[in-house]
Amino acid sequence: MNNINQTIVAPTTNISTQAISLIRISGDDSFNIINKLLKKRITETKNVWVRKLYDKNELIDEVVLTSFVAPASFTGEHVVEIACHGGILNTQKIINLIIKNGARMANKGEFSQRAFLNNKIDLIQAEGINDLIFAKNELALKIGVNNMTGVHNQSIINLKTNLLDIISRIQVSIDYPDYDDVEGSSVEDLTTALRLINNEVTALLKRSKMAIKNANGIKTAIVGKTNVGKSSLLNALLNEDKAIVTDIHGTTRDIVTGEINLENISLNLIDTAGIRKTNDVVENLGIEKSFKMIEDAELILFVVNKENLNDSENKEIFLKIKNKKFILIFNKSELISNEEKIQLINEYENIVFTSAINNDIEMLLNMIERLYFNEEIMNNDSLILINLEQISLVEQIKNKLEQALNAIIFGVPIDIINVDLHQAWEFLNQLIGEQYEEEIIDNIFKKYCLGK
Ligand SMILES: Nc1nc2c(ncn2[C@@H]2O[C@H](COP(=O)(O)OP(=O)(O)OP(=O)(O)O)[C@@H](O)[C@H]2O)c(=O)[nH]1
Ligand SMILES: [Mg+2]
Repeated sequence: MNNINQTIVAPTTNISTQAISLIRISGDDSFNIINKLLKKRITETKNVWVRKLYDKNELIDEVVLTSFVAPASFTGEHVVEIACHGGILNTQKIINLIIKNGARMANKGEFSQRAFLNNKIDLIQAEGINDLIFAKNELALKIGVNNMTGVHNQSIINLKTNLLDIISRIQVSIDYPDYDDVEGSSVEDLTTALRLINNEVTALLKRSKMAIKNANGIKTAIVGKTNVGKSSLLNALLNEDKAIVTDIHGTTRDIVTGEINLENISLNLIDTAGIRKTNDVVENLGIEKSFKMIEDAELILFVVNKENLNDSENKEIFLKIKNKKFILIFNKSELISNEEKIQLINEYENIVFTSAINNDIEMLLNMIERLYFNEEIMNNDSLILINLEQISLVEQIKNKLEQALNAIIFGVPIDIINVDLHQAWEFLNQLIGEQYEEEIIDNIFKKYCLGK
């Protein structure tokens, strides 16, 4: 990481041909640097200014400046934001001018990193910003906004307070062993208090693990016999002619992938080669891949046609997917009568009818949303984390709490239990960013966009 005391600059919008570009400067020298480019100076106050920018005497642009005075800014430093005329050349020219006058180019995520280091936001809020920017669906967006604004962060603070309370009770019993009536330090009291914390952490972990799947995308394989309409279904779902479709059996040889974002869930779709007995070497390699995809996928879209449901290939596929989450899709459903449909619905679970050729996939989309609907995460009124590193920290907290609980139950001396609890406490601090290693923090912010 470059020197954190230097004033930095970066475009906060893409550098492209557009009406307005936004450039942000942050650091002690923000006002000095911008004033070098103005004939009419701006003062160190929070304000909005319309000014002409000059490189010495050459007029560069007319811009709107928004200034913030430390510590009342996003980064906690002096910040000047320049709304200049969009255009690749113009934006770059202004940035270069600012660099020439004393700033350096910001690293990715450095504005947020400074906000964190200056205690303007905690780590959960910082990660929330990133979640929001990269959100693929409404659910991820809602979680990002909540976490960025910190609305649920009180729950982590409460967990910390409660855990600290237990640790101090134990400490008192260790320091004053003869004093055995310290309130709340009996084994029963400690176990009860610890269980409450552990329950909350377990619930947070469960919610988060579910939500991260919905947010990042469920690995979804479209499988079935040849010619049932798998590739047509992929194309209908993606609303794009991505995979080749013909009436020749064995059209798809290799996997074709695509992503769709529904309201509360994203799917990473994989179209596979149709399964059949064949002597074609290439096709067989494709079919091997199809079976591998069945193993790897989290959700299987098993496509059949009414007339081939009980064929040997379908029986084989059924056997392979029976312990997995799957939806049985009767494609070419415009050829199925309503009576037949009712009969099939009575016979099978998780069944839907589609007609890929007519773009009729509504029933399938509804079924997917329903399968992954979870009241708790959709309502979003408690903290949810959708970032792998954060979830892994919560997992470690849970492990430590459980170790401590088991140890208490087995009568392990209380000072040993306190070691586990201390570690759980440290992980909690890491989660919110009150305790950190510089390298880890650098890594976290590196995945942010430039200018954020
Ligand atoms: N009538 C009807 N035909 C369809 C429908 N969906 C696909 N088809 C046709 O079925 C044929 C096979 O479609 P594909 O999408 O290539 O089938 P596939 O399952 O990917 O086939 P393979 O790649 O060979 O495994 C094409 O002629 C499609 O136009 C549908 O809903 N109704
Ligand atoms: Mg195909």
